[in-house]
Amino acid sequence: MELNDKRVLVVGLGKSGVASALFLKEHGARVTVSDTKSGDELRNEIPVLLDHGITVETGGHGERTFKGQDLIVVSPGIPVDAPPLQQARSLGEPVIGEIELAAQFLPGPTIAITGSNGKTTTTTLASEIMIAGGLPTLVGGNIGTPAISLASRATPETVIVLEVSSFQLETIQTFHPKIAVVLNVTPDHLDRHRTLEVYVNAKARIFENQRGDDFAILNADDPICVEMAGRTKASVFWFSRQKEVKQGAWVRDGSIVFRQGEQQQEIMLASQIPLKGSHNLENVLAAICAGALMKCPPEKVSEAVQNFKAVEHRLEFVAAIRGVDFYNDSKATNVDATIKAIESFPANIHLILGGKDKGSDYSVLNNPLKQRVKRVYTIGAAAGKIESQIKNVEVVHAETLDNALRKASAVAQPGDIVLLAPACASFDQFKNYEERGRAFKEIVKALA
Ligand code: UMA
Repeated sequence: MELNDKRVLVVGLGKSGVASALFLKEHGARVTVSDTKSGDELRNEIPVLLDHGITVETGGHGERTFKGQDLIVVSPGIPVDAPPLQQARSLGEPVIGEIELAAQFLPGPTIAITGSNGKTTTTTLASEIMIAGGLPTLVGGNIGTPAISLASRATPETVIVLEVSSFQLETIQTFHPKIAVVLNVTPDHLDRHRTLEVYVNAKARIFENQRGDDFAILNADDPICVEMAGRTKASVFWFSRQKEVKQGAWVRDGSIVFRQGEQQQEIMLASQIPLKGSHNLENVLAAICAGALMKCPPEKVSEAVQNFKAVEHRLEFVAAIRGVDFYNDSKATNVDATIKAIESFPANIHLILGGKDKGSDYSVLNNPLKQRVKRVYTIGAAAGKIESQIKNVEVVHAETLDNALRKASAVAQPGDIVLLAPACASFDQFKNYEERGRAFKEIVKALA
């Protein structure tokens, strides 16, 4: 892609927008960025852009700003059907996402990992397996480091491990993972995608440019993943925690086995996995498949898994206070992730739910709540909706995280669990789920 002297508009001034704008400028483009936030709200981002000679529009997306551009690079948080983008398309201007821009400048093999849950853990573990296997590796994407910011360090030998979201996949064109992983698909982001079908179609675009010599790794226990297998030209590898698979990874008599064609390798014992929860077994199996397909030696794969520490904000153990264990799963931003978090503990859970609703149906939590949860504490904008949909459990309207934690720790008995797995986005009360998770940890420390 030739950028020199091209007029490029970057839409959105978050992490993706800032990284894209700086990259484009470095490659000779004439760059403008546009964001709906005010100049004051973007006071931390703007100076570095101005210093690089980038034009900045704040407080809205002006109609004229979108005219006469050679390329528009859109951040993942911006809906693909936003009116200014529709207008740009109608003028024949190409609109791509930050991942697509990155794809054009990342020369090495890409391992792309998507799914409704487990993406970050699997992406991090897969990258650690590659590193243990001796492969030069860079990691980024939805995990928090924009893919485009890896481009300056990537060589044709560098393995790029990317977490990719449905938002990012909606705006790809040529993005072509050597290995595409879909961990699971359950309803999420329906406030943006509207229907499950649109969401599944966005996820399935991960396969769009794959060829026969590429690999797709899919969850054999997930019905939507099974349906998706028909959508890739790549060779399909499965992982399962319940059954033997034709090609891929599963558990046989307590051992994790990987099979490719006639060859079968025992990688490690399932009991050696240091992470809690059956969902994490799935994440590990998927990452092991990726490692094996990249020819990482089995003992190195096993070593990387055994050394792996839970990623921050994913069922992260925070502290034990007077016999009560506190877990931060701020990344559980949808109901499926919350169910998985609940199922990681046998009983006696004090569960903090709520935040910004994403169009979810919280009644699906009723079964796990009944079986394992002592009390629910609701917080944030979604509290009312949650309270109207959940039953069979005592509910305390707590409003804020601080209040929820104080109320929970006041009544929790030794052996109980206090769990933040809110089933909602964070944006009503926090900047993002990381800030919410850090707030949880700080309050817990203060309680100790
Ligand atoms: N904005 C506009 N116009 C609009 C909408 C938004 O200008 O119509 C502006 C906002 O004012 C804001 C900027 O766009 O300044 C934000 O852009 P963004 O939401 O794309 O945020 P980034 O900071 O670029 O972060 C994005 C991902 N965010 C989303 O997909 C919402 C980050 O994933 C990702 O880590 C980062 O790129 C780097 O790749 C976060 C996320 O919540 C973690 N992802 C979702 C999830 O995991 O569930 C998909």
